[in-house]
Amino acid sequence: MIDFEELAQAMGELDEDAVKEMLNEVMADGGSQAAKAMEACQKGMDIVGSQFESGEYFVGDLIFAGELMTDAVGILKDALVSGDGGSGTKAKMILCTVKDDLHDIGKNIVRSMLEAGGFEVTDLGIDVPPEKIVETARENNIRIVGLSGVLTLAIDSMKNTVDAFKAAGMRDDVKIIIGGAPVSADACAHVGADAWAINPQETVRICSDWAAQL
Ligand code: B12
Repeated sequence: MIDFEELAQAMGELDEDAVKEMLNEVMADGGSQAAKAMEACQKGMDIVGSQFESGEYFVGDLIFAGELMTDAVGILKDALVSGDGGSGTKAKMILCTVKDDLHDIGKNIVRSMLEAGGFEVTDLGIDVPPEKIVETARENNIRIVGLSGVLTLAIDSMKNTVDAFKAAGMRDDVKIIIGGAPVSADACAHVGADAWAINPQETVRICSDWAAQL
């Protein structure tokens, strides 16, 4: 059994070999600790963020951290997504990172989990303007929308997206869930979204409840 605190530290220190060795050990043990390992990796990303803020790390380190996190998800993916799959298509949904935000690692994890949970996900990518999201929902008759963002300013973009659905007269036709590091109950109320979540398991649960009511 690996020490998750040690894993978080190794991720924070961008010690690629140690991180991969521990994650491979988790998988060799059957993967039952994959969700905990994922949490530890995210904790490590918070350490990376703090080091960046204090000037110890630079943008190059953020890029490397992003690559390491993507590799980490690649190693853990099979164990992370195995829980809820095979249940057939539940619903179509849109997922994207909102305007002015280029972070997509968290979004991609959420996408994998939703697909494993039976959703047909239209991934619009990063830096997606509200109009494109509204248009895509209208053209494809999509009733569930997931908005991701990790920058503080993403909250404004999320609100603009909800407002764009209102302006198009479509707000009551869609359920909107928001997620990402700056998201909270207060942010959800401010944005006017229907729900928020910080982990993919909770996201799949909420969207599945909505899909059952459509
Ligand atoms: C890696 C990284 C980058 C990489 C991103 C690579 C990529 N392809 O995504 C690169 C180098 C490109 C980058 C760029 C920048 N970054 Co950056 N970055 C990070 C870092 C270290 C990790 C982010 C991450 O991937 N976390 C791991 C994932 C798994 O977590 P997550 O995104 O939160 O996702 C989870 C949940 O939130 C949830 N979730 C995610 N999406 C969704 C969606 C839905 C619908 C739901 C329900 C749930 C959900 O599920 C996920 C899995 O559990 C963070 C620090 C941190 N602590 O987050 C800084 C951080 C986000 N970056 C920051 C900054 C400042 C920048 C730059 C401005 C730097 C610069 N000077 O250029 C640019 C901004 C570019 C832009 N316009 O977006 C700041 C943001 C400050 C702020 N409060 O706004 C942070 C917090 C670092 C810091 N502490 O200063 N960054």
